[in-house]
Amino acid sequence: MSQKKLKFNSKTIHGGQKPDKAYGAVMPPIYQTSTFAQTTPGGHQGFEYSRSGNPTRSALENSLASIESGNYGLAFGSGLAAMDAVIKLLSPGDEVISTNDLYGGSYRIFKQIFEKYGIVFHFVGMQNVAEIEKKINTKTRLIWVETPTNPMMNIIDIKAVSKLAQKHNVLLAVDNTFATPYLQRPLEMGADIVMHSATKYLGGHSDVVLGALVVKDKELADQLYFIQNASGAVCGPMDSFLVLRGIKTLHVRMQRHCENGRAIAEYLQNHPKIEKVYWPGLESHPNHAVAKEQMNDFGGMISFIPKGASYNDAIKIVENLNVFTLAESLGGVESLAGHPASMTHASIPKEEREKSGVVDSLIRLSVGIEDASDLIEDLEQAIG
Ligand code: P1T
Repeated sequence: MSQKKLKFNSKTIHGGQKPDKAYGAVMPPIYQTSTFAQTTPGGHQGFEYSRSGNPTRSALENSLASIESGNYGLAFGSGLAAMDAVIKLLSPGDEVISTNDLYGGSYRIFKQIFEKYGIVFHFVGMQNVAEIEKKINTKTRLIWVETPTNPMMNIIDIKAVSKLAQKHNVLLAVDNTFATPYLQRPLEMGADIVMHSATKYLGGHSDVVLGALVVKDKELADQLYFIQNASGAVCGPMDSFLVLRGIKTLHVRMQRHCENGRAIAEYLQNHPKIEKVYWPGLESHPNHAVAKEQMNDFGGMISFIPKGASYNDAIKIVENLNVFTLAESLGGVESLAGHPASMTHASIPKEEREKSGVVDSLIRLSVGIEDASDLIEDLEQAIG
């Protein structure tokens, strides 16, 4: 059967993979080498130097391309390094339209690194696609979408944005970190670039920092490969191996993340001391209809606001959790809790983050794959 015909769960295990040429190893060996012997200058077996390419990284890149329904995968040292490569496609004067609610580090690289080089960023609420069109002009080169957004769990209609991007001949990149290709595949919906912090669900075990891009178009892949090699923010062979191993269980982990996510979102929604719950699977979520249309399920990321809570009240709740660990990051098998205003989104000025709903009392949960009843009991004692 051709690999392209495999269904998603099979692709996580077999997509782009072949037993290793040397001894038939089923898992790609960790080629922990910086360089490769040549018989004559340029006479090598496909790899010459590990920044330009490494067999373990290639195995991961092939897997990434397969699970995201693309043709080319590129792996980087972190999610932000992958974003850095995308923005380096642009030139001074070019404009980017980005969602206004996104990971704090993404906002920071746009505003504090690339604005200095003359790239202009507009941040808009993309739940209303018409807002995007208002900002498009002849200098617009890229639309940057994150959906679900971090941490407000807003949902952006990828197909609608992609139509707009095509109409105006603008690239569309989607940060698919929260959803993963198990839940949504942006390239199938018309996006040009999919980006991941593979540190999260793709790796899945909180033991590696790694980033990824996947594209369909050869010319775009060549440009990104040039940047990957020329700027050099690549990941190492060991980290590539860990993410490749993580991907092989992505579908079973995601299924449980989604089940536990539902159990906890419903528990919080019915809790008398909770003001608001943000999880796209709830019918009360303002973008639930779009989520239902473009996602296969709703994931394990939830944000909530306790009733009448102050900054300190929110901090106390996250400190009181025992099964949930208070930590940055998300997407691992273990449940994590965070306080976006002081942690993941502290790099966004207070007025800016509050405009998109990231208030001082907001708490974010990355629901893991433990027994849901243990997680609920933990929340019960911490919320009080
Ligand atoms: O941490 P890194 O692998 O560089 O990925 C950055 C990144 C990009 N996009 C999204 C949606 C992300 O959530 C992240 C990283 N986020 C966290 C560390 C966090 O706790 O939200």
